[in-house]
Amino acid sequence: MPPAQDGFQEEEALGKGYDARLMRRLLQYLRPYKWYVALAILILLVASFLQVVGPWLTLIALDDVIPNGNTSLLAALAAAYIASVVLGFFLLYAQTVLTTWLGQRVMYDLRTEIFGKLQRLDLRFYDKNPVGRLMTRITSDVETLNELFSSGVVAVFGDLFTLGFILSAMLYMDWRLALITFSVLPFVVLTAFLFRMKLRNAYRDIRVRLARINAYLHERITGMMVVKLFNREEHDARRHREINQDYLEAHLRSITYYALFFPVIELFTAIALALIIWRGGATLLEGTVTVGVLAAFIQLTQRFFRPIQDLSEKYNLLQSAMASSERIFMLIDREIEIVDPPDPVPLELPVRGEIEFQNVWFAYGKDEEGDWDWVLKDVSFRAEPGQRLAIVGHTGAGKTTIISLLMRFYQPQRGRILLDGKPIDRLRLDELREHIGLVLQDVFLFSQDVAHNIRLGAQNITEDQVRQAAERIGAAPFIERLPGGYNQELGERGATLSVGERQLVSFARALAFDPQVLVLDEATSSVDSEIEAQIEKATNELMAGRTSMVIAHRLSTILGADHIVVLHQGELCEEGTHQELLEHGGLYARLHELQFARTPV
Ligand code: DGT
Ligand code: MG
Repeated sequence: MPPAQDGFQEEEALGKGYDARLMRRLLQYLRPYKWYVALAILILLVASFLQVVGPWLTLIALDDVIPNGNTSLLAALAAAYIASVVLGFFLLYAQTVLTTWLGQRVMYDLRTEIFGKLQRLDLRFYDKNPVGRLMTRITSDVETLNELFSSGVVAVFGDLFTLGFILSAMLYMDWRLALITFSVLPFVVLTAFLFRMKLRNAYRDIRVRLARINAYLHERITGMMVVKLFNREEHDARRHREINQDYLEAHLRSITYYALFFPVIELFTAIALALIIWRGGATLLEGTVTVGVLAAFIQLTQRFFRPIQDLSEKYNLLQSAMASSERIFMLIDREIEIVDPPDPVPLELPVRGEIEFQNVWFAYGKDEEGDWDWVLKDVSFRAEPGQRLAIVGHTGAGKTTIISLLMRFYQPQRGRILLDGKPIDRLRLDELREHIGLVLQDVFLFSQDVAHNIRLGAQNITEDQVRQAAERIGAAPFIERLPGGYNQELGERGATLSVGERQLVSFARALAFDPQVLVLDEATSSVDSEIEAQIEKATNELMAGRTSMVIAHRLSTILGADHIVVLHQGELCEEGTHQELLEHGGLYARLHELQFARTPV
């Protein structure tokens, strides 16, 4: 797959023009609300028609009613004029509410769809797409579509209707005067075209620069401690000023175009009016045009250019919406590699917890020559039901990768992985993951309360079970010391707890879910000896009575293992019990010597 497709690439597509295929797909989102759309269009039709009612009433008043001296009818006409304006006001109100409502509904649906997709996407996708960029893209692209739906799609009809009505009224009243008005049209169209082009480039610059600022901000905020530690504030501030300045300039440029465009259109309107008064006045004197027609024309001309101006603005909106929707659809359409099999085999309950890796080869990606960059090479091992299996090896050996494959976060290129004798890619994903509990090296806690972090919203885990799990793990004492106890809100990522405490919470979480197979990626960070002892006890508690697979960094865990496999650069090089491996005198013996032998136990 080429990298441009792999990454959620954004900026290239921005210059895109109108694309009927994308538009059709976008309009699909309006389908559930089609009656509301129809109503909005109907309202616009009436509102557009009202645009010519006023001039028409003027015409009748001046040409028919006043010459005949019919004062009562004149009053009725005046009342009708006011009524048309008032009705226009209510229609505008109704239309604004309706279209904004529509826009918001569509956004709601889109956000739901995108989040659903994000949850199903392979983890591989997230390896390649930085969070900051993903966030900006999703929020700003959705926002662009919001504008399209709430002020674009439907309103375009309004502008077109208005133009149509005014054009027909003009031609009907007097085609020669109509032609005079149209004579400035080429200039207006040209201006609108130039405006659109300039603005498009300015918008592209704005978006590219905004993405850059956001990416920069995201990184600097996350890495604030490093920035401070190495006194990079001055340097980073300078860099920020630069990109901030770029962003400012792009905005200022777009403002210039706007500031010019509207007055220029006004100018053309004035020229058209002057022409009408000049030529129309002359024909009036010749007697070929009535006062009423001239007065109506002056009003119509004033209303004629506004929809053109609106349309050219909306064209820009349409263009950025095209680019945004393309990126959103790209995300929605992304193929997901790891899905439920079409004909899943059920696990036999209760799950025994037998795990087997058969000649598994796995690579995260390819190297420059296009060959797989193997992280695991022909790995085979087996954990019997109830056994404690330890995996040891240097950093980068591929230990965590083994776990990721077992959980089916990734798909191995070759070989099979079996749970209770069933290939895991034949099982339903939720069934597989339900029976395997995983405690990660880096604990992830959510910014919610402690109890929620243990239960993660699972309905079948009661308040009592949460407490029991915490007690058995030995997390209860410190949780109860928290001001809010189990209801204590944790900071973002559990920042208010220490590393050891966070680990205990994640242990309690795994225990509460009570899986048949437990997978533990032991943290490498050291904690004080008191917490260390607690974690050792908690580890034993967790592993009791189930098959467990532990990536062991702690000697006590290794010593407690029934079977140890040693991984070296993606290959399984030794296996056996602690005693056997020591006697063998290979890599394990060396690792043991390096890591543990000299540290007092
Ligand atoms: P540790 O946790 O430091 O003891 O190391 P292990 O044994 O858990 O290593 P592991 O499985 O995280 O990484 C094995 C190799 O795979 C290492 O060279 C880094 C690479 N690797 C790990 N995760 C990813 C990933 O998401 N994408 C890519 N492209 N490579 C990865
Ligand atoms: Mg690891």
